[in-house]
Amino acid sequence: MTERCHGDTRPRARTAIVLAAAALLAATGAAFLPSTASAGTTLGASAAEKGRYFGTAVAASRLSDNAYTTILNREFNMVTAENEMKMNATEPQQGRFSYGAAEQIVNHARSRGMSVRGHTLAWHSQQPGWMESMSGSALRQAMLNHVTQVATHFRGQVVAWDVVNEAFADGSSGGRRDSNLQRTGNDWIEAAFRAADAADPNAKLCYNDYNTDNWTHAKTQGVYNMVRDFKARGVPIDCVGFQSHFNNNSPYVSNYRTTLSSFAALGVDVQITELDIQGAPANTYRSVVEDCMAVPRCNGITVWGIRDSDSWLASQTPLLFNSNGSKKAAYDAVLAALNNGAAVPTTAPPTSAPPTSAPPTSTPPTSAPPTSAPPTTPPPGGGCTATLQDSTRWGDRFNSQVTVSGASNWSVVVAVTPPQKVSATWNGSPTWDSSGNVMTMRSNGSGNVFGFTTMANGNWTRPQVLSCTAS
Ligand code: G2I
Repeated sequence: MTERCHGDTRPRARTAIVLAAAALLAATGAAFLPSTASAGTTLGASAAEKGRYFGTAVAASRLSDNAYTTILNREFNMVTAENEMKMNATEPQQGRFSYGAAEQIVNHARSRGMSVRGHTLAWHSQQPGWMESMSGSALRQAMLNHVTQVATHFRGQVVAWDVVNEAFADGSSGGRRDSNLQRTGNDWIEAAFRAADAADPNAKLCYNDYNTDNWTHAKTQGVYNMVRDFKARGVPIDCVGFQSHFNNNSPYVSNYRTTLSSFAALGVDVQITELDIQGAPANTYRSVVEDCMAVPRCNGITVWGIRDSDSWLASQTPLLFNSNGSKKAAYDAVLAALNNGAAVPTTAPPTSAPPTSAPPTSTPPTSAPPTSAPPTTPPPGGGCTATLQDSTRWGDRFNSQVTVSGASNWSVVVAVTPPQKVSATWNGSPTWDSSGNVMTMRSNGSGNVFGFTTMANGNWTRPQVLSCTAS
């Protein structure tokens, strides 16, 4: 069998692109992961320190709610549009595309150093009325055109697409769900992936579904077999999203880690894409995060909303923040699990499958010891000093940490060298100049150490601190 390693044949794996902190390009499958306890104080920061991301679903209509955006901007470094990129939102009339609400979310995220996951290009649900009534080759053509148009529109702005959502049936069949799209022919999914690949060769292309968490379920096995077949035949798939809506009817199960690692062993990244848990039990949230952290290719977790009041299942209070915006016990459990978890490996992927068990804790990190740059000189009249230190480095990107002294309300200007791009930040509020190369980071109450991830794009020059100003 000629196993076509997708990553070796497509430009997306070679081109360093602006990715989530989490590094959707994360190297995978090293024999051991470094265990490096860290002390991040926000979900995004803690995940980014481990080479992963922590995201949330965002509704455009809530971006005018200050309490909402305060938490969003502080805690998360990946965003999924909850409804605004769905087919009915982006192509309400055939051939007439509408991107306003989606762009609001994309702009909010990207201007603050967060990445965007696109959800979703093709789905049996939330189709515009004109598409619902179509069938056969006209529908197939309309679907492919939709995928092409939307993926092209957001090219370079979306790090990963849920190309196809929820195409498998519930129950014991393990087969495809019946839908108008399925009736256009069993190859509709791979056709959608190929169209997305052509439109945006640098985005990661994912299959996303629910009730695929339990390794023994027929639906999980059905999706697994499809992904294995796609990899074997060179269909361009990079990742599998596990929605992970856990509730009493579909509870978290301890073989979840086996599910994640088994899919990863097929040569795809895995992500938890819509996490919420009925009642938000801290222990279950902790287990979910620990399972992800134990799998090298599990490079990101997204919760499906910020506060309980933002949830599609508000009455189940399934999220990490209560309706008044305070952190719940589950939040603390998640943060601790991120801080105690392993970083994604910094080594190149081996050809063998990654381990399914947790790594030993004694392996040292593979990154070079941090070195630091000379601190900035305080300006006359009293300012502050900012010292930049290198931290973890991966094949495509690196983290830097800046320690500020002399002020608690500070503003530090940092420049990266093009074509470098900052893909994530933590413990500060960033703004950018028009070139996107100069970042002004302001204190946001998270202390005096902030960090950021730089996509090297081939250039490994250390970012420079240009100034530190006390305000
Ligand atoms: O159903 C939960 C999720 C399952 N996986 C795919 C996700 O895309 C899905 O998200 C939910 C949104 O959270 C809901 O907000 O998808 C639903 C259906 O698209 C969304 O509900 C819709 C309602 O059906 C509409 O009536 C409403 O206008 O939300 C819209 C905006 O509030």
